[in-house]
Amino acid sequence: MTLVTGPTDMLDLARLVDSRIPGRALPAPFYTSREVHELDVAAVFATSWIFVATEPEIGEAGDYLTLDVGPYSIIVVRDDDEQVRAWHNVCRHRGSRILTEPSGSVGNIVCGYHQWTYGTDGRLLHAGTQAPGFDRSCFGLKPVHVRSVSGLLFVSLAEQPPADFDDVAARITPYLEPHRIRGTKVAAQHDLVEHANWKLVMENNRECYHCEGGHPELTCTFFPSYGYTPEEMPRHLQPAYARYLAAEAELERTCRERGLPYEKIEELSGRASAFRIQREALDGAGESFTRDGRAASRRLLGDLDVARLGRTSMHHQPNSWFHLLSDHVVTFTVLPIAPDRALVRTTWLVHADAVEGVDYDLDTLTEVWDHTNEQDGTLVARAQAGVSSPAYEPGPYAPNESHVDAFCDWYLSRVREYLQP
Ligand code: 3BY
Ligand code: FES
Ligand code: FE
Repeated sequence: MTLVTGPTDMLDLARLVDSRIPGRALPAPFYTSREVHELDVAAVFATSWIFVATEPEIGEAGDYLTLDVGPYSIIVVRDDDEQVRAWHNVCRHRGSRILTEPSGSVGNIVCGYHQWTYGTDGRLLHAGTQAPGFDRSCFGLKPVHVRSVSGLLFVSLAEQPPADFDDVAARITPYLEPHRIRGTKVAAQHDLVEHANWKLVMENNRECYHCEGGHPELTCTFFPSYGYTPEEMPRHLQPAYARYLAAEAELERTCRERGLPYEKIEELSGRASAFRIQREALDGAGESFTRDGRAASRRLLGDLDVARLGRTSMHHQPNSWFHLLSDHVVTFTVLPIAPDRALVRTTWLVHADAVEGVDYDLDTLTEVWDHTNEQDGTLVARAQAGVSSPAYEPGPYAPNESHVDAFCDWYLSRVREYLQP
């Protein structure tokens, strides 16, 4: 036990992993130690499929975005053939970071140091004067695996990415397609640097135990009965639960009539690519994440002909969650910055033809999740402060925190696999 509470430079990572008591929160070094932060990047972020962006963010040939994942920097770019490609943002000359802006548009990818010039397809096109025998074809940008699932872009830094993501893609596609993400545009994208370990951010997302007290705007539409089984439902949530059941019955009919999938698929651990997806009813008007539940955008997505479709919600391990509504899609990705810092990027997508100020009001569209993110940021910063105290001892998860437990189980199994392949 001394090893897991002692100075982090003495950490025995395998013993630390084994020291976690099932059904309880993680021991402190998982949230505070620099070694664990580096382990997380190597064992989790560099071995999994990670959601990074959406296709509309790089809509035209030459559009790119860059993203830091620990020490990695990745370029995601739409090439001249309109294919999405991903490259390590590391020059093949002397290693300089090449693109330095978070996003933009390029003809070619040019290193600012000595102007080595790469095509968007990664080929080295120009390298000034070189010694005889220099073979440009040996110095293309190093590729990163990337794939689009109905317009959601996932990358994998692994040489051999987890093969079971094929199964995830096949099973989530029927839920995503009706919202036609490729036919949307970015209405807003807000970055928040939260003062907490990325796992505290994810654990916080995977439960709604804190929603009632913590999220007045979100719970206008998000049923706080989330996560409870009918038997465990607290008495004071029974009226909301009754509304939920009635709204669910109606939603099921609406989906059946239109052939829209809504059943829950939940495989949050026990596999490399783990996920959960389900369409669920919203409270109020039941259409969108607004204060009264009415659609925030008048232009519905894809060919959807009804606004009252609740939310198709997806969790993907390790770092993302999504809500697809009739009128917009909101995506969330969490990236580790330091042991006690994480980036939370929220992106709102509306129909590509929706006109701001006419079809949607930007504040109405974004305010619920802006408030919710801000509130969650405060909660997880407090959690980070608390787990940093020597008095912290991991406490037990309540029954409605089962998805938090599943997240920790998944995380620990990825780390175990990395430490003892
Ligand atoms: O997945 C989500 O976005 C929700 C919001 C609140 C808690 N969490 C389950
Ligand atoms: Fe990129 Fe020299 S390091 S051109
Ligand atoms: Fe929250």
